[in-house]
Amino acid sequence: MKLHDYLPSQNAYKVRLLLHHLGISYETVPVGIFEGAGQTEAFRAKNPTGAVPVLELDDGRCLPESNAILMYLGEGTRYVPADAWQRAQVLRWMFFEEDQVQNGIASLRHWTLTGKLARRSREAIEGKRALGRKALAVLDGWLSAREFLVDTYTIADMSLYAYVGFADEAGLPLESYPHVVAWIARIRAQPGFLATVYPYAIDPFSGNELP
Ligand SMILES: N[C@@H](CCC(=O)N[C@@H](CS)C(=O)NCC(=O)O)C(=O)O
Repeated sequence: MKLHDYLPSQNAYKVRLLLHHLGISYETVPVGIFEGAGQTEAFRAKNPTGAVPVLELDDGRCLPESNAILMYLGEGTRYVPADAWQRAQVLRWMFFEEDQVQNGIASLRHWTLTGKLARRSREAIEGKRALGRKALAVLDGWLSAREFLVDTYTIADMSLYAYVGFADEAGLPLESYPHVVAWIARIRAQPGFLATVYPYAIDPFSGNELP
């Protein structure tokens, strides 16, 4: 299978993390999202939004959306519970990630690390910070009573870790959220954890606005 990827993307990192845990080999197809490569007709046939990650199966079927890819690849493994209630809990946290974390911490981290903060209004930045702090407080409260988001280590933890684990790079220091810090350490200690992440600095075009 192929993973259409942009290496500094933490949405794509989530998928790489699960593939690493599962020991699945795949081909990486780099997509220069800041150069407009996501907006070509060929790529938009794979994902109409123009975003990575996209998983392409050997038969040509394409699946965008990081959390959908985690569910597809994780099905039948120890990382996706079989029980309906627990599966729903996994989904609940991945919806939270898509809604609260991608729109808050992830955007803010992107703006911060690619020099775009100065081009954003104070209002927009403060809105992202407030959303980021709210998400971290919710997670800290939830994790105060449990080791992982849903009983055992699942794709929900992988999904949330991808940006929450790097919230300090978004200007949101984690020291006020000790249960989140402890959860991050537990994730990093998992067998088969993938430590490699890529800085935006490897892409000379990352300062561009997305098309
Ligand atoms: N909700 C999507 C978000 C994907 C996303 O925003 N990907 C970014 C990189 S982290 C991207 O490719 N952006 C390019 C664009 O939107 O044109 C997911 O979870 O996969």
